[in-house]
Amino acid sequence: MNDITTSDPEIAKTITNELQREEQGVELIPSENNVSKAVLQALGSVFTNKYSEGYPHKRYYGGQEYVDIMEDIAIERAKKLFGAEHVNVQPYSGSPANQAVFFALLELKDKFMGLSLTDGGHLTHGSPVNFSGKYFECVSYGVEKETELLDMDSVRKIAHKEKPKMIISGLTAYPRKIDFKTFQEICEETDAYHLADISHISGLVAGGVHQSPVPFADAVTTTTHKSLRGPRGAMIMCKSEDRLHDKYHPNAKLKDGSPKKLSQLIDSAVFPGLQGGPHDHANAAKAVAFGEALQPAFKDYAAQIVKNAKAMADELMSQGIKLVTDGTDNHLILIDLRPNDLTGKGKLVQNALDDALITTNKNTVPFEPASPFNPSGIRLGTPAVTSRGMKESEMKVIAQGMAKVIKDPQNSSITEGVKKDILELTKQFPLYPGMSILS
Ligand code: DSN
Repeated sequence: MNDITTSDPEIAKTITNELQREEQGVELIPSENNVSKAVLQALGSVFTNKYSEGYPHKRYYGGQEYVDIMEDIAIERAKKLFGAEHVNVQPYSGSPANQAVFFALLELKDKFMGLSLTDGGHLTHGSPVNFSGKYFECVSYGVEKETELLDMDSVRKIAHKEKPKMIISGLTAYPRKIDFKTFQEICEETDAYHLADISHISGLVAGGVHQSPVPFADAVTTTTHKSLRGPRGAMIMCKSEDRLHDKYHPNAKLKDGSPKKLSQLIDSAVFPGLQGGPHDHANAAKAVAFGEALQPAFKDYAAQIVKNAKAMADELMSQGIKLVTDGTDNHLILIDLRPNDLTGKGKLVQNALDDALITTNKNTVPFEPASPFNPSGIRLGTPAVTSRGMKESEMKVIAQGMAKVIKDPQNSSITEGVKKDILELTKQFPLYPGMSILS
């Protein structure tokens, strides 16, 4: 930080303040994590200076000898980590990765299915305010009213009736496992492509604690910065061959007349279809993160994320807090504030938790009666606190603090008391041991 502190003290201050905020608080937003110093170093490297439109060994600019080596390594590590046939590491983030799959596989206005936003899907899974809902025809599926769980029979029924060209499996706010194998069966029965968006759970998949869609799905997208603990960015994994070439892409042929592969459709949708030069500094950091995730310790990390989420869910419930689906079996917990007389008060609770140094996000709950700006849920998860080394007993302390705040969110003496406990806790788990920025 020496140079930036001298040349731009204003921005340097925001960085040190952010570090302090992250160190002192507990980060429970389920899509966030704390990357290693090695990932930070790759992100801050000279690869940020380079342009490299194209793919390794087929670029449009000179000077690619080290970019090519780096991107090849990133691809090979991702293939090994997930057992993927083909990997594209260039998507800038999750939404562009999903856009690329849409543009590779569908035509404008084509019909597809995705989990509705209020039931835990993502904007790019068909929200009417997103490209996916605006330029394609989305038929949403949702969770069941009674159980708040996905019912694969009902997904199957909708698919057979609607005959979509693509079905998206995946979540951003669903606390249970996804049955990717059954999604694939439904896609095969109905001649639909299967896009599995594992952005939230790719660390769990890589660590072997969640079923992987990679052996089944036509395309799998993931961000790299959530449970996978890499830099902000994304990648696409896919099959080489287009299973539905004759039905949907009979005219997609190479110069020699052979059918275009699925991997070729995806690659050309990323570049030049949607993106220009890849973010080489981010791709170097992705390679570093994939290397870390290939280490045996990452399996322990992934297993601990799930153990921590269960411990936190159990403690919240024993403190009388209602959880959507009454628990979790992944990294994510969704609190339903309605029984606490806090319908539409998610923002108030999020702010009160912020004051207690517990970072979460307000979220809709299934069948949300209030607006998405003031919804009735709080979403949280354990990837970041697990990266700090916290275990089940710390989850209990945090959950007890959260329950106190939720039961009386406007009581500042309660918030202050919880804040003290959190400061005491986080002191024992330095974010970056040995980093002297705060001293
Ligand atoms: N913003 C991400 C999340 O928090 O789940 C999804 O893009």
